[in-house]
Amino acid sequence: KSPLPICQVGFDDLEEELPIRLPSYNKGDNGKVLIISGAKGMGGAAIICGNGALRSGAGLVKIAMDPSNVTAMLSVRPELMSVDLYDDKAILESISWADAIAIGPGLGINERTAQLISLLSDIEDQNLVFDADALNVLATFEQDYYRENRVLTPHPGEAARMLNISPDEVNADRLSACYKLQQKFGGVVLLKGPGTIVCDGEKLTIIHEGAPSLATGGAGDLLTGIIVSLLGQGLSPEKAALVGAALHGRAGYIEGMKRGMIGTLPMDLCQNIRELINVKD
Ligand code: NPW
Ligand code: AMP
Ligand code: MG
Repeated sequence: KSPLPICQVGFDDLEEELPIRLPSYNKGDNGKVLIISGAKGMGGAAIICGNGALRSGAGLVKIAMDPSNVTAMLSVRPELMSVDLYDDKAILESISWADAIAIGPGLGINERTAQLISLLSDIEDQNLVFDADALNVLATFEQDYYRENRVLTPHPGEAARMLNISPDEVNADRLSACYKLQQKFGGVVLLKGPGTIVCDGEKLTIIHEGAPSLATGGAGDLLTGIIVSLLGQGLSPEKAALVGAALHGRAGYIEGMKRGMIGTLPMDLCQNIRELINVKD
């Protein structure tokens, strides 16, 4: 029995929630996004995340990354900006600049990730996304670090670490695991996997989108970019999680149906995301 009411939605139910773009908007109106992501050797996570943010409409996207990844990033996507992952002053300036902030993809489980999480501890004006290694490090903190203005996006392995149980236990009762994470950490929790679940503390929503084409490295990093972009464009944490998961899931389904579920890569989804986010206009 579920502790909260259960809703079920698909992309079509959420179309009305897609961000609007008035003719008068400039790039600053479309969301300035900071992504803290991409330690040495994991620049790909940051690049995929940054692409997800741009293709879902963010006006400006800056990545705090290890400097060794910058050349690769610019060769793939010159629209992205960067700051040094190890420069606290530059990162604090970027935090003040940003409308929404994501942290975690490809950061590694280490002291620097814990320090970067601490830099975000007093943020109240901007909404946040915590993914991947930000979640793994959060799981090691003594205190639960409860907060409202945040979307957590664990896969079942990360959820298991955060709840101190096994991935099998998470998958045995995904609704309950998502609810427990929300109670423990606050804000909005998005539990990944076939049938993504979002909990905002009042209800559990199952999103009927997605496809096996998404079961590949980098798919989650792309989702984080989409959600932080939607936050930057003014969606609430709950709406950004719901719309982000539906957009990502539908884009993966379309790509899988077009060219096959096997061998689809996260970056292949970008043009589908672009088309889907424009359906309202
Ligand atoms: P197993 O082994 O499948 O049974 P990790 P990660 C479990 C970055 N990336 N159901 C899984 O169990 C990320 O952003 C960088 C059940 C295993 O134990 C992170 O920073 C890329 N269990 C970092 O790498 C592309 C599940 O969780 C563990 C599960 C590590 O992220 C790739 C694996 O999770 C990647 O995105 C499920 N559905 N899913 C790049 N190009 O730079 C997972 N598990 O150890 O957190 O590893 O997710 O790959
Ligand atoms: P991550 O494990 O962080 O890379 O995230 C993987 C993303 O792909 C999440 O959004 C999952 O919900 C999605 N995903 C992975 N495998 C499947 C699957 N078999 N069916 C549907 N969605 C999936
Ligand atoms: Mg991930």
